[in-house]
Amino acid sequence: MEMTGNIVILTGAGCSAESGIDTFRDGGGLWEQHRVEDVATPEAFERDPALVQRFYDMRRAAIQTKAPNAAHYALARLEREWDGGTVTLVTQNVDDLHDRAGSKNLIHMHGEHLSAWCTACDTRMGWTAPLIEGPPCPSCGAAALRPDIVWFGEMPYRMEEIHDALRDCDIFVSIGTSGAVYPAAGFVRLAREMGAHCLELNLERSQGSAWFHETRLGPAGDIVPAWVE
Ligand code: BV8
Repeated sequence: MEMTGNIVILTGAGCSAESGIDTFRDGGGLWEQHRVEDVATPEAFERDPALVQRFYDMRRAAIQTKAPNAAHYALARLEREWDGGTVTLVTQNVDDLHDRAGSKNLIHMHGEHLSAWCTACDTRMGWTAPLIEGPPCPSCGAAALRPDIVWFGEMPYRMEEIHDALRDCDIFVSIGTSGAVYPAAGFVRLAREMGAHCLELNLERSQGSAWFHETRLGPAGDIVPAWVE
């Protein structure tokens, strides 16, 4: 990659697809006949906590059997080797594959499967086990642990840092996202207004493709390492 400047990368479920983690639009975005958008909400958790806990227990267990793919490793290498400026990786993904591939300057804007949040004492902690049995919070003892996931209608994490990075970015790269979910889907417009070069790496054209200067199509495991080179 011959350019120079600060890089902001946004990844979505397509970046983890080749690691065997289903994207949201695979299988029509359904889980046990429920639309994901209907399960990943505070209202669903209020109405049927067991259903929502089961949904996340299943996915939290599944990601622990998966491994990062060549796209994750290429992005971690870019962060280590890039001397043209900063590299900020913003992920919509709630798996830990970027972490395990070695990315450090990483923002999980939609939370993480391997984290639990106690709504009684407002503590977040690493968590790998199921939550369905209502385990007590290790800090306060209350049975008030929920997935540390940003649900629809909830504010994504670290938005201030993300906006700061977008304001200073010279190159914005979107990888493996359908551009269906906001505010993430709007980042390319912000970057473009700031004069950044906007590149999309995706399996197919997305809802945001028109906002990019360039779109390269193909599996992330192939086109991300090729771009990093
Ligand atoms: C908020 C955690 C406000 C959950 C997630 C109407 C219009 C516009 C917006 C809205 C609206 N109604 C409501 C909203 C807001 C809403 C929203 O955008 N809804 C959408 C559905 C319209 N957004 C929110 O609610 C956000 N919060 O707005 O808060 C607020 C303000 C003040 C105070 C309080 C609150 C919160 C959104 C976060 C929701 N949580 N994740 C969980 O994981 O269970 S979002 C979830 O869906 C994922 O994290 C991800 O972000 C998103 C799915 O998107 P993708 O990652 O793009 O995955 P997808 O399957 O869609 O696409 C995969 C892509 O990869 C495809 O393009 C495919 O071609 C490609 N691909 C596949 N294989 C490969 C590949 N590419 C490369 N290689 C491959 N091998």
